Amino acid sequence: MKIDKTQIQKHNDKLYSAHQRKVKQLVNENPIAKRVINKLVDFQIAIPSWALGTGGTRFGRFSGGGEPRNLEEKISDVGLLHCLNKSSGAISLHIPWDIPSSTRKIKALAVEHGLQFDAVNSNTFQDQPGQKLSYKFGSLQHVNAKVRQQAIDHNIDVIKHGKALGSNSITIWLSDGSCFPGQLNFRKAFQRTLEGLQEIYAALPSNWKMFVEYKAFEPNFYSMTVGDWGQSYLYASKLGAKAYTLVDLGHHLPNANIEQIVSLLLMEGKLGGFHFNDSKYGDDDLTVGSINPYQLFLIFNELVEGMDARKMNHATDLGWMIDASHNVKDPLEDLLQSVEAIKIAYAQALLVNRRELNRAQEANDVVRAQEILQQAYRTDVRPLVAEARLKDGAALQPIQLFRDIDVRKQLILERGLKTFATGL
Ligand code: AFD
Ligand code: MN
Ligand code: MN
Repeated sequence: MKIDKTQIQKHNDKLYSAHQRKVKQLVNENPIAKRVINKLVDFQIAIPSWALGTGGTRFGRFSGGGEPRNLEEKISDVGLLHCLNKSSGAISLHIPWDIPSSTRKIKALAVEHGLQFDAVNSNTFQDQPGQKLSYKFGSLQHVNAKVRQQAIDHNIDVIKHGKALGSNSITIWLSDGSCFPGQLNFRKAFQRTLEGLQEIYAALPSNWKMFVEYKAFEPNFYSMTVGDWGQSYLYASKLGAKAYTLVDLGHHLPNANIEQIVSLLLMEGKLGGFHFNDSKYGDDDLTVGSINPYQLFLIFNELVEGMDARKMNHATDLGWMIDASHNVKDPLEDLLQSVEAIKIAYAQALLVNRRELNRAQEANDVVRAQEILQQAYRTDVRPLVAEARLKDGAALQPIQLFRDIDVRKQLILERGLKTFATGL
């Protein structure tokens, strides 16, 4: 299905006067509010193809109906999101789940929906039907050189698919590691993984980036071969200028200071991008901002500070992506909430009075520093985020419009109730 411009117009007309009152007040109180709105217009967050269906756990999966059955329908779903919020202008594909049957047609479809192809993702954490050798004991770290080669070849193949679609980065998440002490020689596992990554790196087109994603635990529970930002940073440094660390918010041990990690990676020029989600216990893949919105704000605070220090372009110099998938919400409504949470945190971080904060820090004025941060965090910036959408022709209240026009009912009518999207 497609959303008609007049549906958006009607929705916005109804909400306009109340919205405008709130924006006016914010603009009067914050001299930089207009600049914030313009930055919000530019800021796009890529949608992962695997978040469009219901997630599931190892215990079960409860499909919500109308899930996209193929790549075309996944693109159409992201098109719906982008139409509603004009902030989700890219899709991130996972290979082999999303191999296009016709690259030309898929590219044309993406153009039709105003979408670009974000990072492509490889998959060596599962065995595919008909696959020759198993990844049960790892992929790039494997003791058998033939398994390693198979994983290398797969990643190079993923780059080829991405290149054909116009993507310009690959994200590599390895589930490699060990479940029991003694199972693995850490040094050999690292060296083998590095050698594999080097071969993949050599196949990168010149304008491409490689993102090395880390994760503390799961599916391996004793060691992960790319287990934290230190290890990812080691690989990225040894690989070269096109390799970067990717931070997935759910991939840390509880209470990790993610904002500090972000700040230092940025300082070293090795932060590549993000997988946004939220969690209470581990890699929960919950809606961004649903558990700990303050942490998200603190992360964006470091991002804005660090990117400005390096004169980076907020919208384009890092990879911004959601990585979430769970059991209980409508996935499209969930993604609208996630994008909104990201934009709210970004807007709040832009409102932080940097000069004052710097002055407070240099004077050891701890109380003042907290006041400055929380002044920004406690500002209700939602009207600014909505105004950015309005400027771009999107809906003032995307979720409300999604419900008012019964998008999910339409999708179920088109695709059926019992459909299953590929993914985890
Ligand atoms: C994993 C990782 C990684 C991977 C994804 C697959 O976060 O980004 O690509 O899930 O579904 O947990
Ligand atoms: Mn991830
Ligand atoms: Mn994850």
